[in-house]
Amino acid sequence: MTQPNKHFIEELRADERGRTNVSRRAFLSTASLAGIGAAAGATMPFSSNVSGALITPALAQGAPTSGGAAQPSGPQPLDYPGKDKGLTVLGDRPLVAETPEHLLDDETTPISKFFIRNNGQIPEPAINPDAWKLTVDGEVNNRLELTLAELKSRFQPKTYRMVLECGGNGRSSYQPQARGNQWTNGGAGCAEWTGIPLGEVLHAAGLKDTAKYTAHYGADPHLSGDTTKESISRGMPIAKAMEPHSLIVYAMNGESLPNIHGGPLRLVIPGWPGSLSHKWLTRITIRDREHDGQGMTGTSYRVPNTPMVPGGKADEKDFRILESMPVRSIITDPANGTRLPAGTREVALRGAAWAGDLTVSRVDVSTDAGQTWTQATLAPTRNRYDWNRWTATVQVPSNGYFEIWTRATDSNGKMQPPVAYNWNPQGYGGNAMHRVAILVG
Ligand SMILES: Nc1nc2c(c(=O)[nH]1)N[C@H]1C(S)=C(S)[C@@H](COP(=O)(O)O)O[C@H]1N2
Ligand SMILES: [Mo]
Repeated sequence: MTQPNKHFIEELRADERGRTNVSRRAFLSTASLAGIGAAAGATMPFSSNVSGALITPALAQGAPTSGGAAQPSGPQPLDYPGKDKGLTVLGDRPLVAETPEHLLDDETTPISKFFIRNNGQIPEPAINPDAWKLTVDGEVNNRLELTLAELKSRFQPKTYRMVLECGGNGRSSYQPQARGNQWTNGGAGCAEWTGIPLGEVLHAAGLKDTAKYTAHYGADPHLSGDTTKESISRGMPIAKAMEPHSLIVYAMNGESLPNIHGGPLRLVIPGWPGSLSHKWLTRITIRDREHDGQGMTGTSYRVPNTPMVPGGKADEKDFRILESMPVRSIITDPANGTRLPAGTREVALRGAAWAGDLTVSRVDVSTDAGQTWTQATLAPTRNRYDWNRWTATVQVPSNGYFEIWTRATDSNGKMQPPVAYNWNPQGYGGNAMHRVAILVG
């Protein structure tokens, strides 16, 4: 496609700062939303919570701001060995960084562009990875203690390309702001994972009839340094653990699993929240009931059964554990804020789509805010839980400002909504249509 020459959003932001002399966030959340609330709020006290996702993508998110601006108001670039500087830091303690959609343009996400999500400290890299020990205990007949070397020699490895997605991906489009890292769509990536099916290891351990649920433990110290606390410890029903694609992984894109991604050993549990894909994995305990570790209780990784008023008080008894992630599509080219030469009338688009445990049945794109749609062409997946790369060509009738929207539909016929729906305190399930702004001329 035509080479973009400049991100116009930076200029727009600079103008906006000049006009209002307030930060972007303050401008959007105070001025715009208060205005909407005041106009419509007379009869509906919660109408000030109308979704912020309706704000034009040109202002709601954009290309990282380059240095030199008087006040850094945009996303901050990541500076971490081996990682692309285009990743966006969402938090530095613990370190969390997402991949802007346009950096997810590779068929297979390279390690350098793969998002990072930690809840605790990053452990020191293992000196002798083959000696790394994994214990499997609890409701099993034969407690196992295997080194990585033994794991590799006793079982047959599998390699699959699979999406790993943070449970909170898409959270930033909830209004009012939900608690947690403000992911756009970049808490996801699709890598080739090599490892041993967890089910085979559990089979070797001999599951007792009482085996119901897993509990995962790893070597990353709690942020506080308190050795009695887990950074995170989640688990899943045995049926999910026994799926052939649930892997104990030691290699990523053909390389030894990097320390930052949980090397030497991690779980990859595709389709479900990334928090199940335990990094620096040291122990799996089989339980006779649901796990109650760090990240299993309260409103963590849980969604309400009864839709709640945005910003309202949660009735935790009415919450269920989030399992399969919702359908999502992203435009990976052009990048949000791309400026195309005057006279451009055809724009080639590329993207990706995935749907948790389900498959993607179609992807559609629009350049007129959803008045008309064009169906995209889906590339085949390599295996279950792989993403579908997609392509489409759209027409733009003139020079000027356009928004490109994408929406995917899953194999159950559920389509991404125009706005983040089913607000919940920690913002799970936000899969609003992805939109990018382009300027022709
Ligand atoms: N030990 C451990 N495993 C972990 C986490 C963690 O903080 N500690 N974070 C989880 C979460 S919330 C996600 S989304 C994924 C992110 O994996 P990545 O950093 O390799 O992208 O790891 C999961 N596994
Ligand atoms: Mo996550």
